[in-house]
Amino acid sequence: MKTYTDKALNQLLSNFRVPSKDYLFKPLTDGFINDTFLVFDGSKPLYIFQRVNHKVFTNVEGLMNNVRNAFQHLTDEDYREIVLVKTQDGGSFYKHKNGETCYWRTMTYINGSTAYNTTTDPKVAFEAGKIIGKFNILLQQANPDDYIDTIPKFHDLGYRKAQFQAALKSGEKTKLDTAQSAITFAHRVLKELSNEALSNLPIRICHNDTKLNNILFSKKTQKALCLIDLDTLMRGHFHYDFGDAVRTIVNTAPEDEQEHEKITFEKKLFEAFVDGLAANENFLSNEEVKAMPWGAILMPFLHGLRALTDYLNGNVYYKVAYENQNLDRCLSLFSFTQKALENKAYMEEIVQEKLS
Ligand code: GN1
Ligand code: MG
Repeated sequence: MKTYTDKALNQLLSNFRVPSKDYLFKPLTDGFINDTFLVFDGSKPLYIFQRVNHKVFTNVEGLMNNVRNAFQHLTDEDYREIVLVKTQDGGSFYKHKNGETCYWRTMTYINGSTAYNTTTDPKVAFEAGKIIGKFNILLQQANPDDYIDTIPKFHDLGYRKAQFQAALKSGEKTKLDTAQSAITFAHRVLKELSNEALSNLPIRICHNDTKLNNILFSKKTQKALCLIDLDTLMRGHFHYDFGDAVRTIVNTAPEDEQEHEKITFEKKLFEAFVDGLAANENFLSNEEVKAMPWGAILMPFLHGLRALTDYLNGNVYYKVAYENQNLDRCLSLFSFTQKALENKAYMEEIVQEKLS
């Protein structure tokens, strides 16, 4: 993440309709793409201030239109609203030209909220399921034609496979050697997954990055409040949101856990998560329910494959804290993919029982 002084950040923030003051800024370093700050007035957190990575999201204007459109629907007695703070001239983002053009946005911060990277608590898993269901229900009002694809083919396995194959061709020999077991696993699963045929899946406006730490919870009541990080909100299928949640909720270890014996598929958490989805009105078609176990295999695999590709390409996409972090992330995601494959029949039974 780039470093900024509080003075520079205050200057940038003054382009938004916030009371003019000397704010304090705390960087939030969990994301791999954008630069994010929590804005404080004294000790009170008030806003999220963020530089959108326009190398990853090349159409920031279209992205912000998506977010603005979606926020209109994302408010309900069971869903906490987040508000975009307007720029001085009424826009939803500020374009800063100083050498390189940067894009900034400001959102209200929900006081008393927290997020978890991992959990072992079925109540958290249940709440996560409930809010992801609510999110998808609220966005049934959205017209997909009003939304752009912020990253085209984001969860397209064929596209990710082609990127992986290109990285294999151009990758350095030492990296190819170090990643040998991951590469072998990728080839095997790609072959296995290419036999899956899904049909009649409705297009929805989905979140597309529903990992556990993109859900805000109330510190006081432990209830899930809302989803954050809507950059990848675009057309998609429900099993994407399902699979991304499963990979981060049902596994109690972090995404780049290096001790693979700690990577688990916790049935209790899986069931609690599905119960949370089912606590909403029925919103899924039979085809969507059928596709869910496949989503729980596809998503960890896709993320692992993307991390592996980035490792072979020399860490050009994700921010990394150390040289082999992408490979560690890949190996751990592949390890969970293997667990999900082993639990496919079990998942099919549970989703049928609870959701159809
Ligand atoms: C990236 O930066 P962050 O954490 O929001 C990635 C997601 C992955 C995630 C890995 C646009 O998201 O797809 O789930 O890293 N986002 C993009 O946890 O590539
Ligand atoms: Mg994200």
